[in-house]
Order: sequence, then structure tokens, then C-alpha cells
Amino acid sequence: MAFRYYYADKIREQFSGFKGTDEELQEMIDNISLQYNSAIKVLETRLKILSDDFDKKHSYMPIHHVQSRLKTFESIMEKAGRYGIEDPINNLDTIRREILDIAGIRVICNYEEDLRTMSNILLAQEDIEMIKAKDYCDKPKESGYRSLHMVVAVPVYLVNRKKMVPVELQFRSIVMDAWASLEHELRYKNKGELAPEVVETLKDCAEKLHNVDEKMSKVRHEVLKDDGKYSDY
Ligand code: 0O2
Repeated sequence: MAFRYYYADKIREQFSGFKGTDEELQEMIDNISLQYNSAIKVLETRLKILSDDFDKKHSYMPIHHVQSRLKTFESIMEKAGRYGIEDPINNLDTIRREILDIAGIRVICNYEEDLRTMSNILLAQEDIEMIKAKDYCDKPKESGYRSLHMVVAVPVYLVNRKKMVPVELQFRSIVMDAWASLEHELRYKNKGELAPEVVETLKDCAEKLHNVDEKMSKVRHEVLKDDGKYSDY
């Protein structure tokens, strides 16, 4: 048991003022971890099933790979601070309502057109609730970043209750993901600051890569149009 409370001890050291006991703090941390990790597993499994069925029907797998991450408790608290949530350590319910990317899944698809195909198929599942969506494909961010973001709530069945848990989904093409990963790395290495000319160059790269994405997709349709199983879906 010692190591179970070790984490709560550490959290208490960093975020003083929690009004309950170490056991209660640990219980809250464990609940977040269990519920959000389970939501990730639910969505990963559903995406895998959809990918397999799509392959069966169309001899094509639109999803290249999937990456998942759970925010650390420290990172949740840091974001709560940025969001202006007062006394976050004693307001985890507010945090759970307002911070919607505690669980995150990145779905890397082959081509840009696959993002909408796969997100629409997933959203058609009746027990998945859409909370919000941001389309950075049609309207890229100022940085040049492209992706299709959405937050969905998925059912997690626990021993004696069902919990709808929010998960942030980022649908990206391979090309969008390559740009975002490299840009993120450069920003991170430079503590979030990049010189204006570097920002402009990266934006230009994003535009050029977008053209490549579109061209690759056209080539794909051209190459596959005579294939019996191929369709525009
Ligand atoms: P992580 O670990 O990648 O999740 P927020 O910034 O979350 O408080 P908002 O407006 O809801 O508020 O977020 P947004 O901008 O819709 O999405 C945030 C996430 O999108 C980021 O998560 C990145 O993953 C990605 N993202 C957004 N803009 C850029 C960009 O210009 N470059 C890159 N490389 N990624 C971007 P985090 O917070 O970085 O963390």
C-alpha cells in the first residue's frame, strides 16, 4: 500500500491545500486515471474495428496509426490554472467539466479525405456524443497547423454505473502529422518561442505540404480507379 499513497503525498507537496485525506486524494487520482484510460481503450477498440471492417469492404485501411495519451495530473493542474479555475485541487468536478483533453487520441489517416470518412463513421455510433468540433483543415490555424479536432463523450461501463467520459480526437493526415510533429518539436526545443521569419517559413511549408497532400490524393484516385473494389465511399 505504501506506494499507492506515495503519489498522493507528492501531489500534496506540489499542490498544497487539498481539504481531504491522502486516501481521498489518491481515490480521486485513481478515478480519473481509470475512467479516462478506459475511455481511450473504448475508442481505440472502436477505431480498430472500423478500420478492419472498412478494409473488408473496400480493401483499404484509411487509418495509418493511432496515438493516445493521458494528461499527467501536474499537466491537468497547470491547464486548470491557465483556464482560471480557482483552487483546482479542491474543484476536480469543475476541471472535469471544463478541461476536455485529459484523454487524447490522435488518429493519423493516409489522406486528408480519410479524416471526414472515418470521423463521420465513428460519430454515427449512437452512444457517442459530440461535445465540440474545430475544423482546422478548412481553416488552418495562424501557424499553418491543419487537423480535424473534436471532443466526444464515450460510455465507460464501471461496476455499478455508466460514465460518459470526454476524449479529444485529433484526425490528421500523414502529411499534416509530419508537419505538426516537426513544428511542435522545434517550438518545444525553443521553449515555445520561434523567430517571426521561422514562423513564416513553417507556414509556407504547411501550405506546400497541403498541396502535396491534395496531389497524392488525386494520384491515388487515378491509380485505383480501375480496381473493382475501389469506390469514392
Ligand atoms: P498536447 O499534448 O499535444 O495535447 P488549449 O490550447 O487546449 O487550451 P484549444 O483552443 O481547445 O485550447 O486547443 P486547440 O488549439 O484547438 O488544440 C490544442 C492542441 O492542438 C495542442 O495540444 C496540439 O496538440 C494541437 N495544436 C494546436 N495548434 C497547434 C500548432 O500550431 N502546432 C502544433 N504542432 N500543434 C498544434 P497541446 O496543448 O499542445 O498539448
